[in-house]
Amino acid sequence: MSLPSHLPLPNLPPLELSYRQEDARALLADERVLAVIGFGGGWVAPDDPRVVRVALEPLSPAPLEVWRGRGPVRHGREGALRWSSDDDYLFAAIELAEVDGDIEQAAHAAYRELLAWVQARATPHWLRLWNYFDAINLGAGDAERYRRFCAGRARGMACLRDGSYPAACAIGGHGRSGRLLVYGLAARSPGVRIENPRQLSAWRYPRQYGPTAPTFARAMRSDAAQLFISGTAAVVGHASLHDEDLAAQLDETFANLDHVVEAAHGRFGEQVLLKAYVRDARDGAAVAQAIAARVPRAAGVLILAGDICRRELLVEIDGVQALA
Ligand code: 3EB
Repeated sequence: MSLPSHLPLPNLPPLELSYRQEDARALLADERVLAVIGFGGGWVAPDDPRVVRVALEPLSPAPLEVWRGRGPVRHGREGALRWSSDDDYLFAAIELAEVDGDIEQAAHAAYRELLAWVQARATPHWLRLWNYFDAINLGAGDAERYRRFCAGRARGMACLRDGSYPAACAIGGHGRSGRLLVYGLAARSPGVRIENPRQLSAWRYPRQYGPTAPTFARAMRSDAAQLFISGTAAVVGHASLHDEDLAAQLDETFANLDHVVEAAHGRFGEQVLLKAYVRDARDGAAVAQAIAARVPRAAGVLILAGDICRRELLVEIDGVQALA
């Protein structure tokens, strides 16, 4: 049944995000499921546009991440891009092979295609983007792959106004897939960008971090009072703090998470869904313990082996927080 066009659309319903120990095929049979995201190699990914495999190995028994909307969900493919939508939300993913290891060109192509396609839909408002590629810290100085990724991403995002970037994370895998995976969530109503008062906005980072500043917001609040929090690490102002000190980096990261959620008029911790990326897999247990102690009422925690974009950072945490 469609609504009369003179009536305003009802409010955006919250997206249901969860970590589930279930069979991917059974999850995909639900017509409300927008996306099923699996981690590492230990599962069989069904051939469905709604499924993505993130190459990072999980350090705890790996659930699948499931996004569920009001439904019913339609889905399809357009070249390298695949998508699903229930007209409230859009999931879109693109995976491109790097040509001759050129991550800048791959990022440019992926973003140009993804953004152009989503812009033309009824759900054009980006809330969150996820980026995964190999060897993020390979290369010296401005030749580092993360910096070159940032340059290509920024060019591919040129259609967005300066500073109007959604929340994001960019994480390096340890494999040699030769591929860039970008996927994201958009909605029919615009979110509100939230910056962290303890941190300089990433798109204003000074030159020392590379020729092109990273193009992401610290968090994005949706119209359904959900806060999509970007990858958060021990960065204060623009500087990385506590080199080589995992416990101190975790404290700083939690302080940043507290402040960014507070800036959105929420409280960090209650029913939050978290992901932690650890550079050294041997830190996985300590990070899991710290999260359990600091965020006892999390709705789910996933620990993944992944490299953070600055070499001195050992851990990064992101998540989705329900606001009051
Ligand atoms: C930082 O605060 C840590 O390039 O998309 C966090 C979240 C970081 C997203 C990105 C990078 C990105 O700068 C790194």
